[in-house]
Amino acid sequence: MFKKVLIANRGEIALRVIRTCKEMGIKTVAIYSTADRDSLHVRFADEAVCIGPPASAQSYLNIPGIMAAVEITNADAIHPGYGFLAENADFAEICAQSDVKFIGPTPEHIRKMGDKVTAKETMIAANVPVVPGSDGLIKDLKEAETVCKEVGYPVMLKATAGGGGKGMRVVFDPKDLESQLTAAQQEAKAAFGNDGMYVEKFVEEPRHIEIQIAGDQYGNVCHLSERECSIQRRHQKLVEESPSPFLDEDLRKRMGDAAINAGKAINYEGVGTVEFLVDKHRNFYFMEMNTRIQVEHTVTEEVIDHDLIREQIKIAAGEKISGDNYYPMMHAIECRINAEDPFNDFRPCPGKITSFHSSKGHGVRVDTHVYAGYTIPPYYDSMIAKLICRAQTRKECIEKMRRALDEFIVEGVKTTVPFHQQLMDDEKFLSGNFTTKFLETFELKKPKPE
Ligand code: MV4
Repeated sequence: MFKKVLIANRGEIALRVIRTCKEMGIKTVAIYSTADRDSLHVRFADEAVCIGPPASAQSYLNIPGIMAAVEITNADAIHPGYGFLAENADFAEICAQSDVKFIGPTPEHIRKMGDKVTAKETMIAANVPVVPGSDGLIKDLKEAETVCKEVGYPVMLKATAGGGGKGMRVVFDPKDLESQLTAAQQEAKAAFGNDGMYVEKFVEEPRHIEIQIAGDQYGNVCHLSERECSIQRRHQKLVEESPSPFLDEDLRKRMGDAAINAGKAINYEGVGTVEFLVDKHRNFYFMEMNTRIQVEHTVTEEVIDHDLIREQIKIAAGEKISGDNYYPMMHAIECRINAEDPFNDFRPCPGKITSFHSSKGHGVRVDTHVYAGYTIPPYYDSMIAKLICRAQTRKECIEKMRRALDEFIVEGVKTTVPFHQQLMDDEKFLSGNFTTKFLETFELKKPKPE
């Protein structure tokens, strides 16, 4: 087992990793930017190294700086968390060359799944259903026209280097193809330095349902069931839950099998997520694979009662997994509490938290790095806490979440708590019958002026 893990991240996930390391008897090293001096991950780690100024490029993305911190602290492994360097294949490769274990998949896994056309080809070979579309990259407008006509409009143009919505366009009318292709290519070129595009049939009003998987260094792959992630706004998830209100036993089994096939096809090592689009006819299609621990891993932890960070560390240290699949024993919902103003287009609200009380009680979990007196820096993402509730049924879980939101008190900055409170009373949400389009028409009621 590792003796000392450096956590190349900040915020709640850095703290989350430190907690499990502590339980496993592993020493921890925090890195931090000058903007994060007072963050709890710095306080709770055994050692902390200041890595640079606030800008991510000079701190949490500063690979030479991080490798220097590894050197001076003698860490034997790096946990990348999510975001930042978690899916940076070059970083994983540098770790391997420096004889420090990257707690995550191999550079090859990251590269393969990071390139969406390669990922899709891999899935086709592994018998995982994909959305009908172009056979790999499209060469030019003429080929795009032919393919789009074949698959039938509406179509979606996607960047092979994309993900999370960038470099993506829907085309309903053939006369718009040329302009939309140009626009998507330009966006992809600017964002990723790669304008390779492919075409898919547009799946209308899909659900986003993802399967958590785990694979070890010996070729064993299992699934840990699904998370329903359709409650998103501009490709940012706001609420996740498990089990999905949409899945039945049969669909859960088929999607689980497909996710395992995906993992086995690449000999996947570590924890990962296979994302699917699911249409109203219960057809499901591979969308992307995330080769990291995700924000919403906590939902799975609550319903299967396993620590996924511990699993990640054990796999990286060369331990075998049991190979059994896991099924939800409870219902769990996570609300992301962001320092944003939900009544003002979710605009970020950094600043000082003057008063803070986190919800407590049976079935309530709060993962956070903030506290009363903490100042939220403006340089990073705005999530300040994850509020996770679990109960025997979805109905009871929502009832508990309402209660937990009522006692979640943040003063000094605006948060998404009022959004979640209204969502927990929304009929469509309560029915479980919603898609990724849901938040586009969700109307937040303005609070009465005082
Ligand atoms: C799609 C799609 C419909 N049809 N692909 C969004 C992010 C990127 N990972 C892929 N995405 C989509 N791909 C086809 N062929 C609709 C989306 C999509 C979406 C997917 C999941 C969650 C929210 C979404 C919001 C808008 C579009």
